[in-house]
Amino acid sequence: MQINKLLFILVGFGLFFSCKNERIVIEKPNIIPIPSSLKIEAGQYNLTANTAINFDDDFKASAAFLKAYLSKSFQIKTKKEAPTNTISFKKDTLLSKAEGYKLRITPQLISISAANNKGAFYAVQTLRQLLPATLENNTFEDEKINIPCLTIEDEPQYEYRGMHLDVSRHLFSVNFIKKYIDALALLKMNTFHWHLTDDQGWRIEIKNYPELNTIGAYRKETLVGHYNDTPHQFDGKKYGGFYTQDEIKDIVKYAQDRHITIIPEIEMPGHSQAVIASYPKLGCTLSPVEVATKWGVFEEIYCTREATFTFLEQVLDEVLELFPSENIHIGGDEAPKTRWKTCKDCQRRMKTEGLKDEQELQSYFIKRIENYLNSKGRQIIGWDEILEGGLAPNATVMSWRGIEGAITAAKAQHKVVMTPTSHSYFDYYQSDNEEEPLAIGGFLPLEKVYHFNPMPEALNKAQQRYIIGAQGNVWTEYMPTEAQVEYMAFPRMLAMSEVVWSQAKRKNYSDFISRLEHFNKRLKALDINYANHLYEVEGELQSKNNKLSYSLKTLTTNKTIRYTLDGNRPTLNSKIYDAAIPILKSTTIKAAVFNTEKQLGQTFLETINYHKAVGKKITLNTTPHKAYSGSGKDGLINGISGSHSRYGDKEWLGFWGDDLEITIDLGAITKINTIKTRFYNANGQWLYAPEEVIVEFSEDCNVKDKRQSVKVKNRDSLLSKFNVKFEGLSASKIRLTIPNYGTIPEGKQGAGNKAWTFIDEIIVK
Ligand code: TNX
Repeated sequence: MQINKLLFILVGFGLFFSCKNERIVIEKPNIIPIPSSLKIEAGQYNLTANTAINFDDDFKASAAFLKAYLSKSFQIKTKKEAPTNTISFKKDTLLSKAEGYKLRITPQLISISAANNKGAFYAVQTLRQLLPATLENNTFEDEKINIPCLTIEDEPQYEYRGMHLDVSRHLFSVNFIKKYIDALALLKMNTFHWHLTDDQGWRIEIKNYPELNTIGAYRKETLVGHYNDTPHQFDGKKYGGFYTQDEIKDIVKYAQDRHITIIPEIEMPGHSQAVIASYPKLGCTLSPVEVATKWGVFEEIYCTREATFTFLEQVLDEVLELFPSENIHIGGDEAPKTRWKTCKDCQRRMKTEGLKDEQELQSYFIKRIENYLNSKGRQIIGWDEILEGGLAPNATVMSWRGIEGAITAAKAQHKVVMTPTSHSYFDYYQSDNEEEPLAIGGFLPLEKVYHFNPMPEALNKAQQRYIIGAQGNVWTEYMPTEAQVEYMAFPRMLAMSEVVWSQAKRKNYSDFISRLEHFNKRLKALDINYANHLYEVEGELQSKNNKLSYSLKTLTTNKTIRYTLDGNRPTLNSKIYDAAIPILKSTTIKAAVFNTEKQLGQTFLETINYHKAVGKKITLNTTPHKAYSGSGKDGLINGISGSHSRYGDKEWLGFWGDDLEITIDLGAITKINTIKTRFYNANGQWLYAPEEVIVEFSEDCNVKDKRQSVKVKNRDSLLSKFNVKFEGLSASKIRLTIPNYGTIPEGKQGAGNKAWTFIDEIIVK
């Protein structure tokens, strides 16, 4: 290879520096989350065993963290003063945000300045990311590290940068919780929302109420497979456990050392069946129940008798002893009011307190708990249902059912943390490849997380101040192992870190992907079982001048896509993709990403069903919900059906509470034999198929029966079907009217909320 060519390649991959006789290549910085500003300068700093760390007293802790980190590979010295070859920590009170820092690397020294230890800690995390990944697992073997000279100035966009973890549905070891906290720290997150209690298990030791741990922490068995697979099957194995108070203290301290606040969540009044199993007197019926063995929403909720408040206050007293966090999460979500409606004591409570309905009773419940916590100097945070029936005066709202809760709360001058299902639910599928491990449903690919803007457009400047940040949620119904939690949380957590830390103008998805490709080495060294979807193929059907073609792409550079149209899996010998594939008939495309030696990612499959409506004109009376607008209305007649398991993929369109009217203009009078479509029925996520569809045809059609109502079939299955056949019908226009299921009734999942209609391809043959 010619030397010039070699140089060119080296420069393409990294930064090129020359230094006396050696030529050294240093990888370009791949920092996640991306800093506010980064200027590469000439030269490099050589970190060696002679490097010393020197620091102002305020920065002792961050300096110690760095020293411990580097000491795995070098015998670094700590000294108070050292003019050269040092990493020095200095105080700079002029930095505008408390968590900000400046990191400057010159050939002589690395200097970190920050207003306080927290900023310095974040500088250390950045510096860590400038060093080889082999330092993470102690496999670094060289004697020195060349770090490019640069200046980084950095500060976060949001004050609340969080990740949640549900340890009730599945329980994880203390070591794993620490590993999770470590990852948060590396990504400059500052809040760990620890979901400690739910129907399926109580996970925190409470000394005053031992049955919470002997009974409430264990379920007799667990649902196998997906909740939507009926009949339900169980594994017959006892499951459970809890964290002792000593373990919790240890974890809280561990998090504090990494500038992470742990917000414990103690759910009330709903999601409390494990408590009622332990102490039936806390439920309305007083009768025994068992710790839940399957997922979903349960009707056993705390009764509003005094005994409940006495219990909760005593439980919270112990919780407060363990968790210094100012905010305590009290849940508040998904509390069906069925029991309260027929409970004498709850009804009496409503009368004596002058409450008009059960929503107001829930609000009374939450306000009482808020009062109690406020009296102890703490604040409450709750899921957005706490808005119903009147918001507790000082509460922070966690907006999860979309962003409407956030808007209402911010307008009422309450703080808000954004965690909408559409962008923050890391229990949803991240790839539409059917080989993915079982997940709850939905579809939240990395790119969608990355593009999340936590700031609702509907807010003015003054109201925007109340949006304090965002968080990714990891609900673990379908994550029985620590490896599976990692698979679902990474790399989406990395995208979320950039959402909450980085400036919008600094964000760029393809740049993020190229940084992620490098960062994966670090995750691997940290033994994190991240999901790698970097080497997947993405496809898109395009229509230009009435001609259809299908284009393929992949995220990373320097790779080849190979494909087949004959149904076989692509191999190293298959055709290389270099231009959009013309689509003239029904087609099956299989494709994969290859380097010169092998296939890298999973095999992509797309089936295009070239029916009579493909590429024709479609109009809707309303637009799909912003979070589920897929490939838009044209996606309903693009020949591609939605996935069986991911209603959020781009072929499904979601409408929240709206009745739908869809008109397809076939452009000419056309013979129509059948019309089919499907509706998604994930009731746990409030997706309900409509009961009927009204089909109408244009005036110019040849049948008398221009309007008919057709019942939707299989309404108990995940995919409900609308399917209608015609004899001798020709028409130019078809209209489908699809009434929304309406408000979800009591006794069903999501009761009281508006139902979603999810529809995919409308197949006309
Ligand atoms: C809704 S988000 C829940 C959880 C489930 C989750 C599954 C929220 C406040 N409640 O109980 O685990 O959906 O995605």
